[in-house]
Amino acid sequence: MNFKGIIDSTLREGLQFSRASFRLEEHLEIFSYLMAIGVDYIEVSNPVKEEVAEMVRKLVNLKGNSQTKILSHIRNNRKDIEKSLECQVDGLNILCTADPERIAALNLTPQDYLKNLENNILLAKKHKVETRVSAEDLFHQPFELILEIYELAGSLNVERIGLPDTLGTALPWEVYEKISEIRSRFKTDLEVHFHNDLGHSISNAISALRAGANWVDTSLLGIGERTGITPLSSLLVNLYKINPALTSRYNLKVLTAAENYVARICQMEVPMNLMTNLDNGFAHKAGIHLNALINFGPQKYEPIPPAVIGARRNLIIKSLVSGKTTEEDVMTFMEKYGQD
Ligand code: HCA
Ligand code: CU
Repeated sequence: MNFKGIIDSTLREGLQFSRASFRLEEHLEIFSYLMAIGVDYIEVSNPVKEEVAEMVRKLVNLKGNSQTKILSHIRNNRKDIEKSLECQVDGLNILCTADPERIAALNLTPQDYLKNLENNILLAKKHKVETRVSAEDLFHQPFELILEIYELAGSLNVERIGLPDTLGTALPWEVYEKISEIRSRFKTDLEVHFHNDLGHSISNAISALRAGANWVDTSLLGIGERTGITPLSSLLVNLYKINPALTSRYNLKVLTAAENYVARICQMEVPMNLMTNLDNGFAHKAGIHLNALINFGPQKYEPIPPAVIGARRNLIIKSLVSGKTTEEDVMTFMEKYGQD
């Protein structure tokens, strides 16, 4: 596995979530959480819109000299690049289309579209900003044109090529095959982006990494268009389980606070399939589970100790299924283990 890092898109893809409409202070707070976790890149929306540009300038300011880099998510469009440069972002995440209908609607031939892309990448390179080029809807659009986009980007030495499953329909083995094929054709780093429509956004990210992808797009809670994308906490816990060295440079302990904050401002619960959900992420209810935990230790029923991600246990007794565990048993257990 050649995992190189995380590109978090809570402030771009996440903002496209139906319940998200972050105010300025909330943008800044999310940004601070992401910096505290230590994600490598933070993607923001397109500053071609002046309100976005104002916000991006504030984030660039807040970032100061920290390691995290800011990327603007833009179209294959000169104006978007000029506006991003004005805001002094560290890099451009350029989103292209290989959809013949969309290109025709721009009154361009595919060759014109590629020529514009070439000029745009050269402009970015001239200003020494990092550049990524992705092609929307990798799993459905004509692969020949997608390869032309990647070839052009690769030949101009962009930092990353982006591979998005825009509709969230790819299955883990299809992802493995497709990413392996693209990996074998290009030396450029590969960035992947998985939507969760069929529930595979996490497995697909892991399959892609196994097939040679290097960078994964995430968001806090997984928020994004429709059912969202790979949740940051789930990706990091997976990587931690695969090999803790993969996540040693991140501060996983902040994950629970960060995801609970985003849930609060979106006026929703943390989804129950996330370990950062404080009710059920580390809840133990059945008598068999409670007994085993108390007699043999929490590792019997916990994939990781809650302390790793700053979460906490919830031992539920006196229910129909809880057996004979008493309050005293729970207290003795908690004194012994805390959240470790
Ligand atoms: C979008 C589409 C996108 C882009 C991903 C990328 C997708 O919402 O604009 O830039 O690689 O899922 O295709 O999020
Ligand atoms: Cu997306």
